[in-house]
Amino acid sequence: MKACALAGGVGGAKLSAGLQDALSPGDLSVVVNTADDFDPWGLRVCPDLDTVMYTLAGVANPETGWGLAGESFAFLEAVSGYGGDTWFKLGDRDLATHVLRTQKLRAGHTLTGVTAELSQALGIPGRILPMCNEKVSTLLKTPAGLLEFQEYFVRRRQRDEVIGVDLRGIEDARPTGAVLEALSGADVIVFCPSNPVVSLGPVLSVPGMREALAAAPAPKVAVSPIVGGRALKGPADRMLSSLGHEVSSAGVAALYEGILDGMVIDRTDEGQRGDIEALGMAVLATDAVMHDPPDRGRLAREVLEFGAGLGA
Ligand code: FO1
Repeated sequence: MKACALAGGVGGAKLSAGLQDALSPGDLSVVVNTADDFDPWGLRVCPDLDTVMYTLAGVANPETGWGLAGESFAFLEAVSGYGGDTWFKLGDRDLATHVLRTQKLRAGHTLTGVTAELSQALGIPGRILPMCNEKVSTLLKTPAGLLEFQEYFVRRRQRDEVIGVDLRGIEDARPTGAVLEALSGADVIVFCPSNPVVSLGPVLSVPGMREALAAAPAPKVAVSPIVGGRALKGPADRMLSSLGHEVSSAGVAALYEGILDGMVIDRTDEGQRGDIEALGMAVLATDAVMHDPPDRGRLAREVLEFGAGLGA
């Protein structure tokens, strides 16, 4: 069975790792948000791509979910010694990824090509696919003004109320050939439990992406990132609320209405089954929180089975 996952950072990477375990080598493609990308010190950093890549390669930092395990920070200490900004924690070995990526992008390679080279070198059997090759940047409207995504997320620790989202450059973006192929060739398409506003929101906003999803014959299922009215990780709950959406699995399902065939929710949210079914989606209520690697594989198998059943 071939699966195509849509993912943001840490939550998306966890379920993608479970899908990789559950499938035959090479049968997983992960389409990843790149609107968090930015250029500290002139280097192209792609946090979600790298989080997915390091997780699938088994080298991610298990405590943070992003960055590399056993990392050192001599580069940052040297930057600090010069009085430079060190709020974005780039590790020494992680730096190699950004330096090589930047060098290749400047030499004219596409982000898709560079990501394939890096992930193959790390021994990943499947394909990690940027949502597009064009540069797209998430800007958040807050009472403190317009903030770049990493400024909001890391530097200001998500303390600002988000009252709007602007995806700079999205109108010129297009799903890549590799993304279109992964979607059309999939047996199941899985929306990972990523932030529906700033992680999967940009992926779905790439002009042509919703049409490609609609044309793909595979059943489409999402795993809710909201359990018991709270986000599993990050600011998704506060963001949904401040943008006027319901903070629940049903609220997330409403954002994906017309795209999805099924929604996987935690047993805690069983009471929302009727509301989600009313949106035209089948519901699987299970243990949707991934506490450890065995949970990831178990949830992934359940999601694949649920999705495959919807296609029958
Ligand atoms: N997240 C943090 O909260 N603090 C950091 O210093 C940080 C550094 C970082 C470096 C490389 C990388 O690939 C990711 C990093 N992240 C960091 C994670 C990242 O900013 C966010 O998790 C995503 O952008 C949201 O999906």
